[in-house]
Amino acid sequence: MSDVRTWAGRLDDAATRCTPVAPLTGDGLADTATAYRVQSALVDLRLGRGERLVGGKLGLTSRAKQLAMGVDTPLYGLVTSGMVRRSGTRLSLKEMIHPRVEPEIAFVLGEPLEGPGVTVADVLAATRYVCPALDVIDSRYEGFRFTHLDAVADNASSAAFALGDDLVAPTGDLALAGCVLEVDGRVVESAAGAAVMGHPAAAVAFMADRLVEVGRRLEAGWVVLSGGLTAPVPLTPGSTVTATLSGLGSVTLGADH
Ligand code: OOG
Ligand code: MG
Repeated sequence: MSDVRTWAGRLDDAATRCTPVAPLTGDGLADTATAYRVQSALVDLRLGRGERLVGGKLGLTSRAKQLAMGVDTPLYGLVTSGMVRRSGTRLSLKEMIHPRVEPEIAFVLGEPLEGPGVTVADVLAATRYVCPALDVIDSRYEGFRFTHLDAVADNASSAAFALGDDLVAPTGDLALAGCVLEVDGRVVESAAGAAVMGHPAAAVAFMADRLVEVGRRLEAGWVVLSGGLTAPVPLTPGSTVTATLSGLGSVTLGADH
């Protein structure tokens, strides 16, 4: 247990001091249950500073993300109020280590979702809105290099996220929703919703099912980011990144020194 608190403190310090650390697997982190306990302790440190839990996120749910990070097992994390940014905001890169950004489909739940056995249909029935999201990941590990267990402990590299301003009920087929990621008006990545587990709602179902193991569920009102649809792109000073999803609108974040 003391390892769990020590490791969570190390990752929290890395984030607050913007100084990366060595992977915890090099220091004895060896199993998934402990990695999620570190994640929970890390989130508790944020809650202790007055933040609120606002939802969840999935990671490594698309082939593009798995190839980019060299890790092929999906994972989940928790997102807190301090990570929320408005679309159109410019982020200060001074407050981060080596941030990257990726386009995602976010689900805003109207009903709780409790596993096991949650289906895509269950997720869609419980969803009030879907919208495009930009997820800013900022691994606390040196060189943005980690194993699955390290990334679980580091709360899926979560740093910040923004949602699009248009919240629409999930009507069209989200698997077929086209996604275009632009940096300074230039298209750098594209994908369809199916890139995430065949259907982005399948990722939300995966998280609801996994949460059973820790006695939690996805709560009504939570936002759930279903995972990067494409490889992430580095956030560089002076740049502006926009994700557009067909039928869902767009979301933009900028970055400054
Ligand atoms: C870990 C997973 C983060 C995603 O959508 O895949 C994630 C990472 O790539 O740093 O948010
Ligand atoms: Mg992500």
